[in-house]
Amino acid sequence: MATTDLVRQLEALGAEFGRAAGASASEQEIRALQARYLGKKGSVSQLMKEMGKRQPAERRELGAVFNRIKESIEAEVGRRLSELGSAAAIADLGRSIDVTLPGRTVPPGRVHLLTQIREQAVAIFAELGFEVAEGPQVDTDFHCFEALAIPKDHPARDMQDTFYVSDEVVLRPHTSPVQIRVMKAQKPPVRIVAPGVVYRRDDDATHSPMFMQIEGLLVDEGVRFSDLKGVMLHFVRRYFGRGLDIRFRPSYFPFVEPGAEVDMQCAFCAGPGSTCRVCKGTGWVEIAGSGMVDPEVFRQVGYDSERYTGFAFGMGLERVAMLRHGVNDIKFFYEGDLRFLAQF
Ligand code: FA5
Repeated sequence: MATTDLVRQLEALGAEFGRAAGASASEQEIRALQARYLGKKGSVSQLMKEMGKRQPAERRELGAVFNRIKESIEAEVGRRLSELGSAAAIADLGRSIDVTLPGRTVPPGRVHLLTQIREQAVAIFAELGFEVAEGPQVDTDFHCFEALAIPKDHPARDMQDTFYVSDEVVLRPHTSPVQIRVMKAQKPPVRIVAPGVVYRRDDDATHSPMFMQIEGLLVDEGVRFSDLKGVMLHFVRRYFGRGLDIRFRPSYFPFVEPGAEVDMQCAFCAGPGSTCRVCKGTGWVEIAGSGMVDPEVFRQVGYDSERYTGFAFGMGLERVAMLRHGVNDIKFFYEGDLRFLAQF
């Protein structure tokens, strides 16, 4: 093909593109059109393949024409796109809104049951003067075990052994490390509760690998076991709103002496001898571990154990929530099923 023919054809394609672009009605159409001309197999690109067969002088001339046509096509694309954009904006402005249409309702969210329970528990302890303290969920072996008189080879580790991040860093298996952090940071008197998430290698209907505890710690001169009993009884009566009783069952936690599990009367049945599945017919359900702070713990944090005494407890929040609301599997709290959550 003669060079002049080639130039004529290129010019014709440029003009043809201009007309087609003017008639295109959307960005998508323009882009498709652009590809039909300038794309790899586009008509302009195909013609340009001819360039390779020419002498250098002709090639320069053709190159300049090619660039001009390409630029004019691209400019046309830009122009048409902005034209379409303004047309859309004007159309949008002209749109009338029917204010009488009913609105789309957004279903109201609600506070998760466990958050409600945590807030209620904190409020009840606040009535007795307890303040809220916090600690990290990923904590050191020292705070979670060593400082609580549970050295590395202690059998009590088996009950609470957890997920290790490294030899010295763990996901806390209980909220008791917050006791250590608080006592190291402040002098007695101390009166705190520490609600939060903890982790263990547990998994069944009443045990979850991640669950919530609320720790309590009261240290002062003359604190006695009867104070612990009074505080736990107050919590149970306020939280369950009726005259349920509690009992202390001797138990072993290395960081308290004496130590006890706190049981509350089963909220579901008439008491011992029943066929209740919640308390397994005993009439009592365990809700917390507790005891008088061991002098060894006071030594670790630099408190004078001759002058001060204290009590501590760690209560499972899912457990009390299960008892109060008749939930028979701990997993319901974590599945995010709205049929369950919307009930509370
Ligand atoms: C402790 O965790 C002690 N730190 C409690 C403590 C604090 C004792 C202060 C003395 C002084 P225990 O392992 O028993 O103790 O757990 C306390 C409560 O957490 C249990 O009574 C139970 O209500 C709850 N709990 C324990 N494991 C799980 C689990 N896997 N899922 C749900 N709740 C649990």
